[in-house]
Amino acid sequence: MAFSRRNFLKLAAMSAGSTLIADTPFLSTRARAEAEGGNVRYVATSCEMCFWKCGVIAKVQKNKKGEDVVVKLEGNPFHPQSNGKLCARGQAGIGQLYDEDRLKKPMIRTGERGDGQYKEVSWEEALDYTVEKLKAVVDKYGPHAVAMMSHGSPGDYFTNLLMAMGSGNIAFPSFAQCKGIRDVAWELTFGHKPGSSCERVDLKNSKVIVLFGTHLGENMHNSQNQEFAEAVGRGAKIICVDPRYSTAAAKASLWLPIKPGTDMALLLTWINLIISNGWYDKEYVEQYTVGFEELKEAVKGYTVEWCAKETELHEADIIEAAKDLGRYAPNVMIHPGRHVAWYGDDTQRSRAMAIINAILGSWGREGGIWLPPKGKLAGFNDGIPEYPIPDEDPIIKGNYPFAGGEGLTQVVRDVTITGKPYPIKAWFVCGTNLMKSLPAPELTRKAIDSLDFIVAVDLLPTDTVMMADVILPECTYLERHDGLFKIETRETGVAIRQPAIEPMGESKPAWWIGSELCKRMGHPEYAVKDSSMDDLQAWEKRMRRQAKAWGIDFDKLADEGYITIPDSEAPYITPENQPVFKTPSKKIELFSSELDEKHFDPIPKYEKVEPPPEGMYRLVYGRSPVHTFSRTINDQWLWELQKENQVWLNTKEAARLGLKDNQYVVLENQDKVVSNKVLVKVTERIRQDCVYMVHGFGQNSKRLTRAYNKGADDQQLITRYKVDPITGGTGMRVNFVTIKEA
Ligand SMILES: Nc1nc2c(c(=O)[nH]1)N[C@H]1C(S)=C(S)[C@@H](COP(=O)(O)OP(=O)(O)OC[C@H]3O[C@@H](n4cnc5c(=O)[nH]c(N)nc54)[C@H](O)[C@@H]3O)O[C@H]1N2
Ligand SMILES: Nc1nc2c(c(=O)[nH]1)N[C@H]1C(S)=C(S)[C@@H](COP(=O)(O)OP(=O)(O)OC[C@H]3O[C@@H](n4cnc5c(=O)[nH]c(N)nc54)[C@H](O)[C@@H]3O)O[C@H]1N2
Ligand code: SF4
Ligand SMILES: [Mo]
Repeated sequence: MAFSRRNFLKLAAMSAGSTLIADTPFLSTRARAEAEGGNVRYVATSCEMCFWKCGVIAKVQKNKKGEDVVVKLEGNPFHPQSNGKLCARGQAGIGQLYDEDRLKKPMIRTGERGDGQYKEVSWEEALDYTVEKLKAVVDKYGPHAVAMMSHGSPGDYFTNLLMAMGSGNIAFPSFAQCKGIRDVAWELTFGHKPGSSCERVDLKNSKVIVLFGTHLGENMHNSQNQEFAEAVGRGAKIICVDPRYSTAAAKASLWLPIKPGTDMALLLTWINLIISNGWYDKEYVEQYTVGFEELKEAVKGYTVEWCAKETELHEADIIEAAKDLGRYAPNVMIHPGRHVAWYGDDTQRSRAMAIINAILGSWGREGGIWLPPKGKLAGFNDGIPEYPIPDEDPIIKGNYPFAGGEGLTQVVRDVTITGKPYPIKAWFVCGTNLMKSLPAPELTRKAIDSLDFIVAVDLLPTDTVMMADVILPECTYLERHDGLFKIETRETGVAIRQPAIEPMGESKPAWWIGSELCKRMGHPEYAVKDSSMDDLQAWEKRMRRQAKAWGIDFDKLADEGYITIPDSEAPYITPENQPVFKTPSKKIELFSSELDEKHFDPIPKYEKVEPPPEGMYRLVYGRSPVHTFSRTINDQWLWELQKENQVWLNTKEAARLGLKDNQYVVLENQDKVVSNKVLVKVTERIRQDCVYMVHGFGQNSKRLTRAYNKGADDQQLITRYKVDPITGGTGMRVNFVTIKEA
């Protein structure tokens, strides 16, 4: 391991920032093992170091004791999300697998919530205790009083458990804190999300790519970065709208250092310019859209002069960008973005981005947004009966008419605190670090304190896990079977997750935990068929049944890791391949009838966001290229690459405050919350009115021996958030800080 780790560091150092490494030849795993001979195995599986779910080939060797050891992870060349490459995080899955801080035994809390006192127990004991506590809550309040919050694949199995129990109170931070808002905006406009497994952005063929935030190269979704690199190499025009000179801005032909929170002014002005100069795709607009005249009328007041004042951009740059979009349309795109929970007006900003793509004719065009792939897969539920109707209506959508089915985490939290409209008294927390991912963490703590019971299913003793009453240790993605994943890129495909080695310690797959809980809660009909306490093969058998239902050769899939559904690719509009818009009008709705009906602006309008008070900076945040949120901070391989974060501060401001590059500072927010000490990065690469840090650092759990207390936590300073009235998204860039020497 030491050897491969050194190699990794060398490779990763070369790649840190943006490039992707480790090209892999096209060989099935069986053929590879045969070619090498000896005691080597290769296993095709799917990465879970982030949610891009790249195809991975794990190389497994026996050590001197005869134990299987994963020695290398490479990108699967058959899988379109990886194309034979992995990012640094993907390769560092081995660091997660062999992290000595991992949870390896079930635990029951013995001290006060949050003080870290636990006893190790057997699975029998942990499951029985969990069931006893859940049943007490269900008996007293009803099933709806049990809620779940989850992120990533393990959540599926507990969704099954909660639904079987009769609770629909299930929510995911990937909606209100991430991309749900954007998905709704695009559904209102096109009747489709801009992607499910990945954004359907035809980067590699695009002539003009506009990025709002979207910091590709730091946001390291694998295949997307590969295509972005291709586009840059090909000389595509990159227009980067970001208050910070990001990695993507460094590759851009035009960097627009926008005043944070004024993006809508720029978007509406561009729409005006594109329409009034006739730079839009007239035939396309005529054929596929409704509401063009209303749009034209609504944006005509947004002048370049006004926009320049509002955004603090140069008039010439504003015009040049719009002209480029018009000149190269339809082979252009405004990237839809992914983390869009910024200012609380985020559905409308995402709508404005969708509208520009629409009038330029980019939807369904080369270099724009490719069409949803074809290739339907049959429904498969393995004979599980229909779920009972929940005893009470779920509260997960709050009062937000367009909140999606994925639910609003902050609403679950609010209802838990207030007990209105009904009590929520138990939480399942599964693969999400709520103390770090939800804004206003003091409210998360308050909600947890008011619960009768909280159970966590996780790999690591994170801040949130260390508040649980019971901790159920999941094994890592390299040690378990999981879903057969439907992957939608330009084509539809199916990928597999299967174990490279046996689970370490007492850790178990989430499907097994969920299944055992179903049985013990009195719902055996929802458990995995033929599963038992001492057998981990039941899920593989289920996968075979699923593959059969889908008409897929399971053994080939297990060998190659990814299978394409034939003839599913049809990315562009042709006379034979016409787009289907699932909106009320069956057209692209520039004027949204659904928003209008619910008394929201049917066409986006500009509204000012609150500026930072005198002497304070807006706190903005983003991604470390070598970490995923808080989930990888303790990974020994990635930790070697980045141990703590920095706060970016403009050079002039640093001089004014008497701060020097690389010294420790603390930040204090508008509510007097003070951060951990954090290194300051003094740079010209950020505007004077904001400071920037990457998310995920500042862990409070002492059991994370590497990550504990390293760097600052942006979430701690995000004590305020502004809720989007349309979708319930939590705008989090509405906090202000001062900086001083630590
Ligand atoms: N390495 C790595 N990659 C990841 C992840 C990870 O954890 N690690 N997470 C993945 C996930 S789940 C998501 S959702 C995505 C998120 O990644 P993105 O969707 O790219 O996130 P954004 O918030 O759009 O981008 C952050 C950028 O927005 C800029 N910004 C801040 N305020 C403003 C503003 O007012 N206007 C504009 N125009 N820009 C602003 C910041 O300076 C920063 O460069 O990343 C994904 N990729
Ligand atoms: N302040 C601030 N808040 C944010 C963001 C931000 O940039 N700044 N980003 C937002 C976005 S875009 C998102 S998507 C969310 C992400 O929010 P989360 O998904 O909550 O973020 P993570 O920190 O990755 O937490 C994942 C948890 O899952 C555990 N885990 C990892 N792998 C497995 C597994 O295989 N099984 C199980 N059972 N557990 C596992 C990890 O140990 C960790 O505890 O955060 C949102 N919140
Ligand atoms: S982008 Fe990186 S971390 Fe995410 S799934 Fe792919 S290899 Fe894994
Ligand atoms: Mo996200």
